[in-house]
Amino acid sequence: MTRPAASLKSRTIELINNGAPPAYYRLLALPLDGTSSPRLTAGRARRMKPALSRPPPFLMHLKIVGSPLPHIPWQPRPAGNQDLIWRYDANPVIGRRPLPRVTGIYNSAVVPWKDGFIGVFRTEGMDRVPHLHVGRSADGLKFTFEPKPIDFRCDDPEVRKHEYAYDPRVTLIDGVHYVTWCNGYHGPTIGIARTTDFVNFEQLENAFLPYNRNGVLFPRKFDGKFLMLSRPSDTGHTPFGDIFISETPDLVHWGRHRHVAGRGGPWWQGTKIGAGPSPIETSEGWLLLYHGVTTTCNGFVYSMGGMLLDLEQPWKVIACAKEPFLVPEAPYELTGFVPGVCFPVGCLCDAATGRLAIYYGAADTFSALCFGQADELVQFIKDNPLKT
Ligand code: BMA
Repeated sequence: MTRPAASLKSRTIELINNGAPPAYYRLLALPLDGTSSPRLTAGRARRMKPALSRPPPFLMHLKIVGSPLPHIPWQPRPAGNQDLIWRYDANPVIGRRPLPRVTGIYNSAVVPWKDGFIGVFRTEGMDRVPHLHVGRSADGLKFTFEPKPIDFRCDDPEVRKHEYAYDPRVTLIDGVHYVTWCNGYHGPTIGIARTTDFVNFEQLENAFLPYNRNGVLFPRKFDGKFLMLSRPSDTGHTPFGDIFISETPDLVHWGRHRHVAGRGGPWWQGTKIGAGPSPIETSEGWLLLYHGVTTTCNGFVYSMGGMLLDLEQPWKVIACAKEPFLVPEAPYELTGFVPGVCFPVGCLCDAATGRLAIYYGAADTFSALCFGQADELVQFIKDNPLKT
């Protein structure tokens, strides 16, 4: 389960926290080229000192495992905004009726691809039955979609059978992109397919028995095994709302199921929780964005939160933020097929700067984008842990 240090090929991000809210954190990106020595780091920190009201109590070095993504869609935090996560000011990126006879494209995953971006999108026609379509974009903001759903290839017709497909996640592991989604096979379960070109998709065995949703793979293997987070449930939408992890050597035989995190505690996640985009590997642990659901007089409300998982035993939660990062507040999150839903599914990460561009479904109607800094989220989780 050990990971060679050489794979930490990102740059180091220095985070200085003087105890102030996130907007007052000061960030320095230092290259891993030998210049980020402690002496130089201390020197740079001293030069930042006038910005701080008192000396920082600590200095955190966050390394992100991943590649630089200089063309990540990005807007800086608006002046005066002290939220951890801020919304793209031209949201939604995919609006109402994005295609003829399509009522919504949402809860969809976007990944870097060649010089631009590609994604697997939940697309619903007038009948509201969800299917998965490939979409492409040069800038991560404007997308064009394949008119037909993905035609998964599979030798076993029993595996290929599905009544619906929704909430896809896309995870790159050893040069292959894996799509996991909620697959309708006598109830919702986790479908898996793999592709190297986003044209040909090979569908594999469903991971689990129904009923299960929110299947999300880790972006690397652990001792040669794949790990997947998922959220088993009963036939309905409410009970059994906890996140579990399962392991497989071959993406067919799954076992060693472990409980990861439970709903409950603060009200915002009192009903159920489910993993969001693929976890991001950092030197402080796996950063997992997830959705938490509360039940109100008007039904469910979905918000986005974050937790840190142990790097080698990711069923162990290091810390979970007690407050959500994003709650439904914008008009496109409150008005749609299901009002009051922020459902994170895809996350681009620029490992060089820690910038995050998070794609989330809004109100089961729109695709929206929000931004954040990985180091600030990690720091917030550690500073504001949910006590269990
Ligand atoms: C969940 C899933 C999501 C959806 C959410 C809110 O159970 O079905 O696809 O966004 O409900 O309706």
